[in-house]
Amino acid sequence: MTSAPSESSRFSRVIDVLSGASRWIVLCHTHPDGDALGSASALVSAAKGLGKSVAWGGPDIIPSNYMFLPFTEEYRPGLDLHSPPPDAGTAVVALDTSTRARSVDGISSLPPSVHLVNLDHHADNEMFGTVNYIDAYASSTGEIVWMLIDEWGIQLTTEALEALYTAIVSDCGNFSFSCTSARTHRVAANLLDRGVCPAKINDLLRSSATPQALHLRGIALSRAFVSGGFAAFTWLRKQDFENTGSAPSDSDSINGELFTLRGVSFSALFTEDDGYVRVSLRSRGAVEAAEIARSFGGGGHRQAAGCLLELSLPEAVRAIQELVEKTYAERTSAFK
Ligand SMILES: [Mn+2]
Repeated sequence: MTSAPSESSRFSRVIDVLSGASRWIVLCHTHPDGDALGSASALVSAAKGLGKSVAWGGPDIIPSNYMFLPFTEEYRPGLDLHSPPPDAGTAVVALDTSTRARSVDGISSLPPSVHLVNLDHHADNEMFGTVNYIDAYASSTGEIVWMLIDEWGIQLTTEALEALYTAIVSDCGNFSFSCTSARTHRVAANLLDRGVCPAKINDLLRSSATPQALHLRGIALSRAFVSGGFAAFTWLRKQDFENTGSAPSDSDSINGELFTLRGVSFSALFTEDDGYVRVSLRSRGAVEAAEIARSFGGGGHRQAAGCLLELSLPEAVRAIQELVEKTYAERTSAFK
């Protein structure tokens, strides 16, 4: 685990830029998750509280279970920074987004007068902002946004604080993943002190599945198999989504469920799309999700990463399976 940045005035540059801008454009990454959406929603609330003009959006739509977050009705899917380009005096804020490829069109060609603030917790962040604040020690971008809000002294509404809590619990698996630190708990305690009710958020997040999502999960779980005694794999065909009437985001929790299998320290979900297979990887042992993803041109966190393979579904499964087993054999024999 890396160490936390120094505690004093960590955010002075970010605060200078954001307070100097009259308009903020807050961006989420492709296939936005609870962390990106919760962080962005809270920042949009902060902007409104400060009297800023604000817009927010991202390449994709918001999954329905996050529609309870503040100002989702203003979120713009497919937001484009080309036409028209942002005016001088605008600050663009990219949240939870490690690469420009995961952001909106036009992110790479902003006018020089426009600041791009890059707030993230991915260790492999490309540092594409004019201001970058990357803290790989943070459990989530939500944890970073809370520290920013706290240092700035902005008072958030209870709904905005709930959005930050949503961001944090989404990325740290309800305080169970290894990214969870004492600081993560302290930030959450601050949110509870200010009125956030964990049971309410848990109900909103965990009890919002549709029958379609449940059926999709059933299909994926019924196919799960364990390879080499430590790696669990499963897959979904494009047709499975069509047959069940489920959305891409309905497959989000499947990977985590593979860890309920005894002895499993690596998991992979293969999702077929047009001409490629999306591979979502999780790990908590000798083989790291990120190293496998990187070998195939992908990236992400150490223990949660992904890549796209231009292969058939069986070929993609075989390619990942071979590398994971080979890496595991090398790693475990090196430990002896
Ligand atoms: Mn995140």
